[in-house]
Amino acid sequence: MSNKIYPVDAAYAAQTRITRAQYEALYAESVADPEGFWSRIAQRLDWIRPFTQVKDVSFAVEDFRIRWFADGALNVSANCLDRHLASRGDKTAIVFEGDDPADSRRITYRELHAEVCRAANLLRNLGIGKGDRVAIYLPMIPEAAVAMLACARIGAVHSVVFGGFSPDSLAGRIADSQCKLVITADEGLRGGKKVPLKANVDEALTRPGTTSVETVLVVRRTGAPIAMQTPRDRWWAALVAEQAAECAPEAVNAEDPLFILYTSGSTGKPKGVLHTSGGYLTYVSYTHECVFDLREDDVYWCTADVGWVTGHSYVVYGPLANGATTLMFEGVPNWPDISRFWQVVDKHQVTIFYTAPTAIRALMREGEEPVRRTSRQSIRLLGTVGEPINPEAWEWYHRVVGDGRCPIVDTWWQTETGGALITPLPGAIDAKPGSATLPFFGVKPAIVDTNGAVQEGACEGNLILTDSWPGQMRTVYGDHERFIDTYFRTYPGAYFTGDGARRDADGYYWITGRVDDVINVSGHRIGTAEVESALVAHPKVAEAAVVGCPHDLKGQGIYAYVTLKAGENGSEELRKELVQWVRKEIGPIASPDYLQWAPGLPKTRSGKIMRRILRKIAENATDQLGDTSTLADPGVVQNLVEQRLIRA
Ligand code: 6R9
Repeated sequence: MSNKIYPVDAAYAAQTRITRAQYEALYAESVADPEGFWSRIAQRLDWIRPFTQVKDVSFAVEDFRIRWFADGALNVSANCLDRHLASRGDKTAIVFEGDDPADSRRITYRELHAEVCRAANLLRNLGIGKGDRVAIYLPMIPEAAVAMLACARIGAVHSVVFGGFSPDSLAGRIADSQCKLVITADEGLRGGKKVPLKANVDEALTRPGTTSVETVLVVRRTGAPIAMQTPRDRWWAALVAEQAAECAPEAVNAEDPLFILYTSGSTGKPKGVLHTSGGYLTYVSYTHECVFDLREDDVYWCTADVGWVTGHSYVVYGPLANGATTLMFEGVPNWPDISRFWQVVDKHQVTIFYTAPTAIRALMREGEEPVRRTSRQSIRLLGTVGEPINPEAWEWYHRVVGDGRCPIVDTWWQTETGGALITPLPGAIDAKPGSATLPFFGVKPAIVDTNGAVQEGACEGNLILTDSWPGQMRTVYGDHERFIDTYFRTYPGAYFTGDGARRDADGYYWITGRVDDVINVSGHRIGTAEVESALVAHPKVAEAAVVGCPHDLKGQGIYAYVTLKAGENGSEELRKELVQWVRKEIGPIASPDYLQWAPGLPKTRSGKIMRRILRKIAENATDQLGDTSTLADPGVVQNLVEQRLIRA
C-alpha cells in the first residue's frame, strides 16, 4: 500500500463543479435524504410521465424489492438523442476510430438520431416489440451504439455479447433470454486480424435452445464473403436505409428492463444481469458528469468494448445522455504500433481518457518513449476501471501519460452496480495511488468480517453496500431467487459485492480483489466454474479445479489443475489441446495460463475441493498451505507442490 497522497491540483480545484466541501455536503444529504436527493438528480432526464415515487427498497430477503422512480415513464433513447437536437444537433456524438488508422468518421447528434430512428423502425417492422430480447454481437463500430439505442427506443431489451466470445457462449446467452433477433457483422477487425462473427452466429444457432431467433441482421464491416441463409439472414444497411428517419419513442416505465448483460459468477453459468431504465440512466449520466467533471467541449474516450458494462454505461449511455462527444475505438492499444492510444488522443484531441490497469501495465512494459513521442496535451483527466491498479502503474500513468498534470479517477464498480460507486471526484478528493478513495453520492459501503459484523474505522474485510442506489441491478434474468441468493443472503440486509477491501484511517477504500470464485483476468470476469466445466467436457478429463494466480500483465491469470481419466497421459501436446479447447468453448479470454496435471485434488472428507490450498500452490506460497489435516488424502498436496508451475 502506497501512502503517497496526490492532493487535488489548486488550479483544478479553482474551476471544479464539486469541491471537497460540496462533496461532503452533498454526500451527507444523499445518505440522510436519498429520496430528496435522487428526486432532484433525476430531473436531469426528460420524463414522459413524471414520477411521484422515488425509492422503494428493501434488502430483506423475505420482503425484497428494489424500485426507483417506479411510477415514472421515459424513453432512454430520447434522453440520449432527441433532447439534444435543439442545442447540440450539429455536435459530434460519436467519433469513430477504426482499427485501420485511415478509417475514422464523426457522427453528429442529428445524424445519430436519424440512424437510430431508422433502425428502430426496422426492428418494429421485423416484429420486435416492447420487452422482446435482441442479441447484439458486434465489433466496436457505431452500429453497436445504434443497435442498442434502437432497442431502447422501442422498449426492446438488448443483450450485448462481447465479440470475443465463442459460438457456444453466444448460444448459451441467446438461449437463456430467448432472443428473437441477432444483430451481428460479417467479420470483426481488431489489430489487423479478422474475427468471424457471422460464422460464429451461424454455429451458435445450430445449438439447442436457440430456435427463438427469427432474424439475423448483418452489418457489412469487412466485405468478406459470408453465407446468408434466407429468409433468416438480412443485410442491415439495405433495410435500415429504407426506413423513415423519424420514430416516435415508446413510453417505457422506469422499472422496465433496458438491457441484460451476462457476467460470470462464482457458480454455474454466467448470469443475466438485468438493468432497468429510469434509475440506470439517472445514475450513469450523473456519475459520468461528476466523476469526469464533464464539460461541453470535452472529447471523451473510454477504451472499453460495448460487450462489457463499462462500454454500456460509459461509452454509450452516460456520455450520450449528457450530450457529450464519445469516442468508439475498434482496435487495440498496440496496433499498428505501441503508440496507438496516444496517436488517437492527438488525432481527435481527446480531453478525458478512461482505460483499464491491464492496458496501462502492458504499455508501461514498452517504456516511456512510445508515449513521449506523442503530444497528449489535450488530455486533462485520466481514469481507470476494471481491477485494482498497482501503485507503480498508477504513478506511471500519472507521470508519463498525464505528464504529471492530470488527475486520475480510479473508479470501483461492477456489472451489477450499473455505474461507479467508489471513486474520486477530480476537483474534490485527493488521490492515493491504488485506492478508489471515497463513496459516490448515495452509496453506503461497509466492511464486514467473515461473521458479518460491521467493522469501524481502519479495517479490512468483505465489502458490502448497506443501501440501494438507482443504478443497481434489479434481478438475474429469469432467476430472481438466484439474484437474492447470490447477493443478499450472505450478509442479511446488505448487498454483498464479492470483493474484499481495506479502509484506512482517512476513510479511503482499497479494493483487494474478489473473495469469491471469480477471477479477474485483464479486467474481465471469469468464473472458475465455467472454466472447470469447459475442461471436464473434454473426453480425456476426469476432473478439474481452476483458481486465480498472480500475473504481471493481466492482474490475475488462470491456473488449472487437471486430473485425466485413467489410462490418459499428461503430455505437452494434450496440455496445448486443452488450452485450445477452453479457448474454443468459452473464448480466448478464458484460456488457462497454467495447466498442471493433478493425479488427485485436495478434498475434504465430504468431497469438497479445498481451493484455498490450490490458490496457495498457484501463488507459489507453499509455506502458507495452512491446515491440511482435514483432507481426505493429505498426500495429494505434496505431489501438487512438487509439480507446481510457478516458482519465482
Ligand atoms: C466495471 C467492471 C467487477 C469487478 C469488481 C472488482 C473489479 C472493477 C475496480 C475493481 C479495484 C477498481 N474492479 N473496478 N477493483 N479497483 N477500480 O469492471 O465490472 O466486469 O463486473 O467487474 O472488477 O473486483 O468486483 P465487472
